[in-house]
Amino acid sequence: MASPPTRAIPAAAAKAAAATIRIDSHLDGGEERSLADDVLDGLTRPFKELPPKHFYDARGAELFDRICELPEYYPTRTERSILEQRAVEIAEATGAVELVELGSGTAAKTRVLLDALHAAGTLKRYVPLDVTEAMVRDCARELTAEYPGLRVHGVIGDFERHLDQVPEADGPRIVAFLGGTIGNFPPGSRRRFLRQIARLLGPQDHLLMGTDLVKDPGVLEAAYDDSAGVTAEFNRNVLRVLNRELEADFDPEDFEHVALFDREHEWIEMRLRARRELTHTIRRLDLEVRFEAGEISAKFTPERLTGDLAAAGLEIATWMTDSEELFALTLSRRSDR
Ligand code: SAH
Ligand code: AVI
Repeated sequence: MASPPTRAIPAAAAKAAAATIRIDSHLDGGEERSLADDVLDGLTRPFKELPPKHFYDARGAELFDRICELPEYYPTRTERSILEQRAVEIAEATGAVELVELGSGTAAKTRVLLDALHAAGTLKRYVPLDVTEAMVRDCARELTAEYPGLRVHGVIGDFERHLDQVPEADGPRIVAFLGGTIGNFPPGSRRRFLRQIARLLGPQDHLLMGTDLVKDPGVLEAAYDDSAGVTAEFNRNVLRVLNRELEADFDPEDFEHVALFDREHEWIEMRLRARRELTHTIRRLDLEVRFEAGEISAKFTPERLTGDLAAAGLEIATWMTDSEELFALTLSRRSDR
């Protein structure tokens, strides 16, 4: 997912863009508190874990961009190719006047969808929501320059806490949740989050979700343990976040990155395994931790995905996949509409 080159925007265009951009931030310094709470909660459990949002500081976001370009990391290019093949059909089926995107990042693939909605003549507004402020601001500036007449209402926030800050729709809309990010939730929170998304949808709205599918464990493990070591660096970067934000004393090099496919749960487990017995202090929290921590990336069968969506009151209207069935894009609607 390479960022498009930054272009110089002429003064008149910049002024016009400013009139069409609105950005609301709901983080207001509370992020550090939420990191402290998540560390107290997540790193004192026997199976230590941290919510993925803490991986995406500026360096983490840059490393994730590099992951998207790796030969082993098939999800980004596969999802993009499905979008390229099906975007016109999605635009026609939804008649969407706006696109809300959760965890929008650099919105690189989103442009394929925006192109189709723009060409269909329906698109009025794009609402990116992401926890990383710079990404929301940069993409608002770039997209208003790229799509004349498009309004962008950026929401800087946590999609688990701030979905109620998404502005009211003024016509049919698509809520997009791309990249397979749904797989970064453990099963219980995944269903709770899908229910929250369902509440955002009116009878004429659609959820467009990208989901990574279960496949050969060798392919999966390579995607999360690339030969260039970028994913390992992305995983270790969370320790740098803890050092900076909470005065912890980790040396990231003391930890090795491990990616294993858990066949029972059908998820990739990314772990940071201490190379030797280590006890670390997180000074601001006065907390000592003995280590092994990580994140998960769940992979789906069509049955599991249908079940999770059904539990949230959603049903799949269109199932879209690539020829190798590596990745799925689904267009879903509320089942009670
Ligand atoms: N949608 C993009 C980016 C996926 S990476 C793609 O398909 O390539 C996951 C994105 O979700 C990152 O931009 C990260 O900052 C954001 N994110 C992760 N947890 C979040 C949370 N709790 N609230 C809001 N954004 C979050
Ligand atoms: C953002 N998310 C869907 C990525 C994934 O594939 O689970 C995060 C990631 N972590 C390591 N590589 C990619």
